[in-house]
Amino acid sequence: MQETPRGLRLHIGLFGRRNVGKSSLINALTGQAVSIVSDQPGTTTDPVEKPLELAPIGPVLFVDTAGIDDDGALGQARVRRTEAVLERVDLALLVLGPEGVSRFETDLAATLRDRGTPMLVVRNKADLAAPQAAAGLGAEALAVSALTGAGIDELRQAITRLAPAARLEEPRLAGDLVPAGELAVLVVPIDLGAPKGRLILPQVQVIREMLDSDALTLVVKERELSGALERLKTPPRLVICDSQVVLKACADTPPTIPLTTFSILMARFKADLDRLAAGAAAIPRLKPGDRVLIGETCGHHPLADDIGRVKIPRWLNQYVGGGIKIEVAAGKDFPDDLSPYALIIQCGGCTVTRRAMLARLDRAGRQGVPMTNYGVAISLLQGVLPRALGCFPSALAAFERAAAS
Ligand SMILES: Nc1nc2c(ncn2[C@@H]2O[C@H](COP(=O)(O)OP(=O)(O)OP(=O)(O)O)[C@@H](O)[C@H]2O)c(=O)[nH]1
Ligand code: SF4
Ligand SMILES: [Mg+2]
Repeated sequence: MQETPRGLRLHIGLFGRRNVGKSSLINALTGQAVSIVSDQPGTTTDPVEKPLELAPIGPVLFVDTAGIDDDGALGQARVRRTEAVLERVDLALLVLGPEGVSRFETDLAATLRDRGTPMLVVRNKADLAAPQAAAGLGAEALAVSALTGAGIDELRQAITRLAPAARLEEPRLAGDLVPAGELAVLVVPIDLGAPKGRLILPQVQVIREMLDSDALTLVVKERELSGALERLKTPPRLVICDSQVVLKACADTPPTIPLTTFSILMARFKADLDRLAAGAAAIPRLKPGDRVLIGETCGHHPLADDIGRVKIPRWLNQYVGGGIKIEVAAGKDFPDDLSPYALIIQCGGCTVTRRAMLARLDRAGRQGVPMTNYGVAISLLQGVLPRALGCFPSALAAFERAAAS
């Protein structure tokens, strides 16, 4: 893996009315022709993403959006796609043209403030006219010209200044669970679903965190787990397994050794494990005919025995006794209206920001729809949830409270 994965980058979105120069600004900031520019309003129709190393911040992802204003010809779909970007970025650049501030900018600024997303106001096209005041938007404003490059360095510096606070703090994936000098055993099945020639992101990330905290890592397949544990003079501090082998890993690991799954670690890292654990309490209440939404944040090609599309639906139907209607929301699209669903089961979200995952969780919460994640759901369906949540007492308590209520 050469590049920093998308989900670990600072996501910076550009928003504003059509033709104010959003795409031109991305090109000026990156020094590359990332996005198509033209004097035709409405040139950008779909969000355009550009990963980049932006010194001294490091890896960022710029997201250019379609301009939104009151032109009736604008498709609702386009507006929705821009709004969806609004909820997943860490930092927003609100771009103004010489026309200055209108209702669109004040509305956008209010939405961003409500979400707690830091923003910068960028008064573009300063070469054409003296930039108008941007008072009332409640954010630092800079005058720039994407055309001449004036002010672009200052904009880069302002982004650099806001970056540390913009990125929502993520708990560590597992580094805090294993002290220096202690051992973590990772159980990684190598089946048809395993990507060729590499490990998946959460596995790589855990190994990296163990190195960062001077801990040790042993990586084995599920068949080798019990033999490996027998050979160790000192038991490991933690066993972390792929959710799909959690039943076997639990059986092969003495109960005195804490055990959890990569997906449960992702629930804590990317979202909120307590809330996702509480959501799993809805599983025993499901009845035939209920609709369950599977949320995936990437658009990977489903495999023959795909976890989200085949295995979880199968285990869920076995558990409930059949008749569960499964729907999948793949990629960045996630329905606004979640009310038809009795439960949402969300993937680890390795490709998106923590803000994006929390936005999904908040939306489900507002609509009173329980939401859990793959790892929590699978551990419950396999009957080992208390074991898999053993190192997270508050999550286990949240599940038990929700189950009792
Ligand atoms: N004079 C001047 N023209 C600019 C500047 N920035 C952009 N433009 C021009 O403004 C027009 C629109 O630029 P775009 O970058 O396509 O604007 P956009 O905001 O991405 O537009 P949509 O994708 O349609 O929403 C183009 O003709 C650009 O060349 C600037 O700083 N000064
Ligand atoms: S389905 Fe979710 S967790 Fe799995 S690879 Fe895609 S984004 Fe990552
Ligand atoms: Mg554009």
